[in-house]
Amino acid sequence: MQLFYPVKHISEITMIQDPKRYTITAALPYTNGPVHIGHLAGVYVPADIYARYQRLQGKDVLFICGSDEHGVPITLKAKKEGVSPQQVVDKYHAMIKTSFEQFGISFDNYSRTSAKIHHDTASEFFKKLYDDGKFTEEVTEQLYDEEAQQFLADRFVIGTCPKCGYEESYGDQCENCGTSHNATDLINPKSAISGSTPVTKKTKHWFLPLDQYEPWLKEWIIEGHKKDWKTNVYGQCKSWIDDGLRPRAVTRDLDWGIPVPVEGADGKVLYVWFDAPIGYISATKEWADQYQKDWEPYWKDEGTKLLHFIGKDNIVFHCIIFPSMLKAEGSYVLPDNVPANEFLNLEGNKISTSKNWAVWLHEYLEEFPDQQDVLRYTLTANAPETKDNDFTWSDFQARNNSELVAIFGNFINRVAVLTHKYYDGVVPTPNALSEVDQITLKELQTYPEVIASSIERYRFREAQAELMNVARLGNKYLADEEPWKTIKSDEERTQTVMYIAMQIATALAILSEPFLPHTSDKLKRILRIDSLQDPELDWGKITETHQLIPEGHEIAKSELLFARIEDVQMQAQRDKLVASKKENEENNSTLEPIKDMIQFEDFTKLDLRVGTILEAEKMPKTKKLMVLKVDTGIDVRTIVSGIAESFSAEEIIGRKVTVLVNLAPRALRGVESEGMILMTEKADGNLVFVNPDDEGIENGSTIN
Ligand code: B3M
Ligand code: ZN
Repeated sequence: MQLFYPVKHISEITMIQDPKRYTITAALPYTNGPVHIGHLAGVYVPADIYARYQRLQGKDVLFICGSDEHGVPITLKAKKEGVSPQQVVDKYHAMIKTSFEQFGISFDNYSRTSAKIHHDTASEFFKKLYDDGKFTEEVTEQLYDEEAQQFLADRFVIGTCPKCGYEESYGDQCENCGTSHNATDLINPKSAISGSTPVTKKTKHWFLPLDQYEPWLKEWIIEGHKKDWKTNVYGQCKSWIDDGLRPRAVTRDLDWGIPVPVEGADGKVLYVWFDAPIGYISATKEWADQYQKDWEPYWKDEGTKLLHFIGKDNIVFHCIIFPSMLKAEGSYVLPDNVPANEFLNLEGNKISTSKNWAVWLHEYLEEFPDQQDVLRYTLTANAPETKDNDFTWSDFQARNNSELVAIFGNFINRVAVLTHKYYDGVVPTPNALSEVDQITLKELQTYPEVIASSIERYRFREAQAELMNVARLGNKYLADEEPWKTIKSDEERTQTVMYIAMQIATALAILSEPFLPHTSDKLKRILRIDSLQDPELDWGKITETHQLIPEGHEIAKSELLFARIEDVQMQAQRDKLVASKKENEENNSTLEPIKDMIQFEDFTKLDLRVGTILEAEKMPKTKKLMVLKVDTGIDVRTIVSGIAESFSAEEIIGRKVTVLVNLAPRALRGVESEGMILMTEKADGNLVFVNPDDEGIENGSTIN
């Protein structure tokens, strides 16, 4: 097969300057569980800020998402819970959809990939590529679980990543280094269903020959998007392309998914990463049907700016595989940008669904009803835009109490309360403006552009920090001009000050909408913005005029925008995290079965000695292995031990340890190991030095 895509000139393929419309997508969450703060911080809040902002600019915006209901994660969950995959997706689709709605994520459509329109759209897409000869068809050896009688791909198989040595890589992607590979590339693969070592078995599949798209991808990404894509995104793409791309199977031998729509494909479905991104297209069609619109311009018109908001683990699929699919199809636009975020950690640890180390959105909503914006605010203030970041409850509390309550809320409350107190809730008439007034108004006018510029560059933390500066401007103005003092001496001056403070409050109501939609709504209600004569009050207006809210306009009763969050509430959250983690560990701690009986003579064969660790060094490109020099009293020898996940080299140097000194030497990753050190394995898999008296070591823990 030939590559027949003429490579465009670079000037033609850089970012779209003045888009006619925006198609904004947010990664389709897998419906194998509820969504947590990591999802919200990494994908949905930034996407929502961007979509809301562009709508406020009067742009034609389509913001879409939906549930990703195929793929192995769903099937595995169904097996674990003893229900059907359909039951799993129905349950979590409903939960996830509600969580997003409650947090004000303003999708124009939240669809699902089990919808008929999606099955049809994905099948047609596949069929078109198939008919156009864009796939290669190959019978290859694939991993097969004889016990489960099933082919193993993607998350059905776990093994060592051929690139970074991570020992729990999935069949299609390594979560440690992000590389995407084929299941047969894994070293020491194991079935996630039965735990057995798979055999290989021949089967036919269709492949997208990514290697043929390499020259075009180089031109489009490496040269075309060096400047405008985020460095983390660009860097990942470049490294994959530099490593060389290989054909990628787009079908699977599974029974859950979209049947491959060609002859001779019985028992085969589309690979989930082939159908899921097409979900963006089907969600668009579903929306268009509902509102009698034309879906095609949102995907095919050159003036459309297509943006994919995702987490970093999805970069390869959105920057390389899906664009290659779109390119192969031929009639679609390509993403203009893929502003992927890094990961959010929680209280110093990686968020983990399986370890229940997470803040689940549906639980947050129960415990902090009406405080959605506080979480949105904290997650944006701490967004993992350029590196992984940490969410802590104490930071959450401080952001609320010292920023939202003390700055934003305090300013609005003072303005509203004083306006009621002095003028019965009616905006007063200003008199001559002082220099301070003019400087203040001028500064206010700069904010829409400052905030916009940060949003346009996908710097949402920076944008939100500037929004808070508007509230700071208001607070400072009131503190300096002291209307509560001038009211006694200078009636005219007080009117002017309160009039200006009211303009700042109105600007805040507009500018806060992308970030804090619930707060913005509440503030608009307090200011009764709906009843203004001027329905055109928008982002641009703040820069154009001094009068956003006119004199004589009556506002509503004041209500507090934010409530303080107390220490006890935060402690309860931290306790809950620790408790659920512990519970999880206990549930998962299945004791190792007792081994076969041995005789006393067998035991005496073991020569166990006390030794001291003199040197320790992590073995490069492995996750677990550490190379030790141990003084056994007899000699100093090298021992390779799988302890690197539990200890750093520094902390074990100098420690005494029990050593099995007469174990036959064996080579581990090319280093000869002359013995073994003994460790106790705790329920959570962590190793500790053999001292059964230590706290947290359960009876039945193994020593090995
Ligand atoms: N469901 C992966 C994930 O949740 C996947 C995203 C699909 S976007 C087309 O990480
Ligand atoms: Zn890896």
